Amino acid sequence: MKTILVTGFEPFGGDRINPSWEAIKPLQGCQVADAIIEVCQLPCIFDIALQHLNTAIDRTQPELVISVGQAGGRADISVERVAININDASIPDNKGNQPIDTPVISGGPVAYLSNLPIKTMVNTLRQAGIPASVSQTAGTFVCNHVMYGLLHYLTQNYPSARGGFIHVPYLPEQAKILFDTPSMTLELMTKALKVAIETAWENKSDTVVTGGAIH
Ligand code: PCA
Repeated sequence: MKTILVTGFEPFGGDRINPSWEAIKPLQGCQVADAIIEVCQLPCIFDIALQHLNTAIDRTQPELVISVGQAGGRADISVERVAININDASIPDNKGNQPIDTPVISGGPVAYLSNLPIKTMVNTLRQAGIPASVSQTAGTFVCNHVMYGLLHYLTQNYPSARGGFIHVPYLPEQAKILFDTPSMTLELMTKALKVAIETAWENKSDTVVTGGAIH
C-alpha cells in the first residue's frame, strides 16, 4: 500500500480547537484507491513543526503530502498555490516565538509552488457543492512556514513525492462569538478534504486550465 500523509495543526492564538486537526482526524486509515491516509498533528511552533513534519515523512514514506491549517476569516476551502521564504508573524506561536522577516530556510529559493493539481481540486470541490478557491497566499505565519518547509524537504529528499497546502475556515463554534465571520461545519470540512485528497491522488497534474474564474 502507498501512503498519503495529511497533517493538521494544534490550536493556536488562544483558541481551544483547530479545525484543521478536527477535520482530518476521521480520515486516519481511510483508503484512497491504492493508498492509505496517515494523519499527523503538528505543533504550531516555528521550526519545531518542520521537525515533526520531516520525521512523519521519513516514517511514512508518503507519495503525497497535504498539510492543512486554519485560516480564520476565510469563507471557503482554499487550496494554496505558493509558499514564500519568509516568516513574518503578527502573533506569537505556541512557544512565544514571533519571527519578523526571517527566512524559512536560509539560502532557499524565494518561493515554492504547490505541486498539487490546485485548479482541478477547486473544480472538483465546487462540483461536489463545496465552496472552494485557489488562494495566492498562505500568509507568513506557521502555515506558510510548513508549506515552504514541506516543499523544500520533498524537493531535497523525495523528489518524486508531491505536496501542497489547504486552508480551512473557522468552525461555527469558533465563529459564533465573532461578528460577521464565516464558518464551515466539521462534517463539510472533512468531506471537502476527502474530496481534495482523492482528486490530488488521481490527478498528477492540472487538467483544468481555466484562468481567472477559479481564483
Ligand atoms: N493556521 C495558522 C498556523 C496554524 C494554523 O492552523 C496559519 O495560517 O499560519
